Amino acid sequence: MSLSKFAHALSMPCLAFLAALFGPLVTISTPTLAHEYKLGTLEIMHPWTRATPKGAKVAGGYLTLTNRGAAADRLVAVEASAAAGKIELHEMTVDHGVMKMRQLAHGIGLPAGQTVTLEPGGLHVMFLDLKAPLKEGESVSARLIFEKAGSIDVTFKVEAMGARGGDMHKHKGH
Ligand SMILES: [Cu+2]
Repeated sequence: MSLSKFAHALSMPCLAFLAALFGPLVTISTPTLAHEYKLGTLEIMHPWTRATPKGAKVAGGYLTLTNRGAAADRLVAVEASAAAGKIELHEMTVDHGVMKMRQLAHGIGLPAGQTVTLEPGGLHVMFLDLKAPLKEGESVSARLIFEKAGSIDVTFKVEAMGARGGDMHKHKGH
């Protein structure tokens, strides 16, 4: 097998793993180790948030959810975070050129067999009433509550102010 064929045969998770391992060598951005969780047939990839400026009361939370099951599920709420007084699920949309956020009262649907990505500019977790500024390198714990799969405690890694996501996201090409 030629080297190029071998490279093409590497799966994306594998590439992401390599990128995480060799991040300091191949990227000028801050390397961030991806972390993931499993809850039943749900895969929860790399929850992360961003450092906040002094005095800021809100921060977005991002993660990727894949539903490997045969039935739809739903992220109904995020709670139990010591870092924030309140947590909501939001969607950012552009309405006539104006960015707007709206709360998703019914949560975020997770269709069977599909991946839903919460990312800057789109669906996101909203940490409100922050107790203190979020600092890069720290983490924020919170509990994700799903309609069918139940709940799980995860850690949102705090990345740099203005970060667009970890290496995982960059290597997926968005
Ligand atoms: Cu929001």
